[in-house]
Amino acid sequence: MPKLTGAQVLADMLAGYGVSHVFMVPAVLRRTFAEMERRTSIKRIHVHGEKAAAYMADGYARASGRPGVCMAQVVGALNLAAGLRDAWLAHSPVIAFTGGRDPHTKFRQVYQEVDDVPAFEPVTKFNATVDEVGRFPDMVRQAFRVAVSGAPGPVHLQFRGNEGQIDQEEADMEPLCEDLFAGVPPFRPEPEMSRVMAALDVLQKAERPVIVAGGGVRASGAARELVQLAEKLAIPVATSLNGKDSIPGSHPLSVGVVGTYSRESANRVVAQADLVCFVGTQAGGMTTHFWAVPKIGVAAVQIDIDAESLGRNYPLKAAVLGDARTTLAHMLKHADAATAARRKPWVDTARGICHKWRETYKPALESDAVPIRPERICAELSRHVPDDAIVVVDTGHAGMWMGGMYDLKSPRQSYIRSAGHLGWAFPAGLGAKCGAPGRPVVVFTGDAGFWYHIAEIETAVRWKMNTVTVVNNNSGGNQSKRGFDRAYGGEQTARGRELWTFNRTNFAKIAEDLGATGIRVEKPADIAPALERALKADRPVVIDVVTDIEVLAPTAVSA
Ligand SMILES: Cc1ncc(C[n+]2csc(CCOP(=O)(O)OP(=O)(O)O)c2C)c(N)n1
Ligand SMILES: [Mg+2]
Repeated sequence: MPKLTGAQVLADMLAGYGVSHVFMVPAVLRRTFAEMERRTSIKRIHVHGEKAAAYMADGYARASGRPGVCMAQVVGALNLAAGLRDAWLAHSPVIAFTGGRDPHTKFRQVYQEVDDVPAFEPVTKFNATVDEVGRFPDMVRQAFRVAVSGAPGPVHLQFRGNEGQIDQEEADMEPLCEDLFAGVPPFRPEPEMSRVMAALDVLQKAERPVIVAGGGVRASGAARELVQLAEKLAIPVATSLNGKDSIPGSHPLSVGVVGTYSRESANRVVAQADLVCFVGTQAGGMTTHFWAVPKIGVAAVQIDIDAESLGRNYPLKAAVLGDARTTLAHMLKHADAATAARRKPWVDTARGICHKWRETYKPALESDAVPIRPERICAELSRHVPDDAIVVVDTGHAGMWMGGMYDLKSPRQSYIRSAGHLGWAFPAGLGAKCGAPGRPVVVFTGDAGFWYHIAEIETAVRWKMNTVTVVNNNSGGNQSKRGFDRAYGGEQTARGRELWTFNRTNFAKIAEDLGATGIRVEKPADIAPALERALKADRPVVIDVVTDIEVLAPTAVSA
């Protein structure tokens, strides 16, 4: 076995697993970075905050299906841990490396040191220390294995030394990599056929079934099988926010995103269903509008790769443990197309509900109002985002507007979204561009969301991460308006607005100052030309759209 330093092993192994970019705030694993330069072509993306580094790694992972890697020295470790929360909630395979405590000096008031390991516990599937250099190969392999296996998720390794100086030490080591665990999914566990047939039987006997597809469909690459099954059996498809790219919005069986950040038509269809088939979703609070849509007690079937999710939130008529694509392929093969005719009235009902939604929201989607309505931005994005784009969306109103109002128009488009953390989308979009450099990346965020990591415009310019970021700029975090109205017992006082409004800011100008392209849009007719110009630009672009602060996204319906 060759004698190698930890740094050499780590550099070789990251390259061996196909990692193309790592995201960090220095100084951590310095020798490893020097070895990366000598031995690999990995890009070392040095950013302005550890949380942004974690979000970039997360966007990279969700866009590419391969683990995203982020790093921080001991003093930045908790900032990095904070950035793993979204990856944890979204089942994104992010690998975090930090520097940490040295047994020779711990408990002696070492500069900048606290015991960070416990803070990673709630946001990781595997949280471990590397205290002995000879353990680099097996611990790195385990990090990749855990990150991508089953329901994917974040992993943390803390390397000894506040900056991970253990990487300078030598041992006899083999930097062996396992291709199997370089991406999601490593395995496609076969379901038990008796359970597949039982699920299919329940589905085919239902008169008003609906499929609710989640992020597990993307993780498994099962969108095609899902849509084919829905077509063969004539079953409307709703998705979770995380599963929005399971079916294009333009598909006749698509009813939209169901749950809290949703489209009214999806909630109405799911509420009227006599059977709900959950695929690759935990049926959590957001997807079910806190278990009101569908109501608990509705007949349900669930397909998941994680046994612990099966039946957790809804009692099941049939449960299938297995890979989504494999399971759906079996169902497709055995499905009886002759049963589809029975569901025609139900499909017509669902289409009627969708048609009504479109009619209701048409005035807002096509509104020429100035200041611009956010619905109009969504409609322009539906029309102009390229078919192979990755759409990256923030939370809060951004999640509501895009979840409800935006339509993917091609199965080649991807949609990834913040699982709840404001400010995630802009850095995640930069990471997505690194993970899928050949695809256009279009980010949608509010201004409060954009403020969080605005410094990363400089990173984007420096590393030529050419994303298009559309900022719905209403000079405030106006999703908070409703909550503060309630807190003030009706309409809040003028001073109440101090709690959620900001100064007017021209983000296009800031972007230009930092070397990006900035486009300020104040009239609805200018959105499309701005997008067209931005998509052709050879620099990162910020499109700053001035919108109406009084316009609130519609809240979810539960009947
Ligand atoms: C980390 C984090 N902190 C706080 C929140 C609560 N929150 C949700 S939306 C929002 C305001 C969003 O404002 P903006 O991005 O400007 O969008 P707008 O509602 O104005 O369209 C806040 C503070 C959150 N989701 N995440
Ligand atoms: Mg705002």
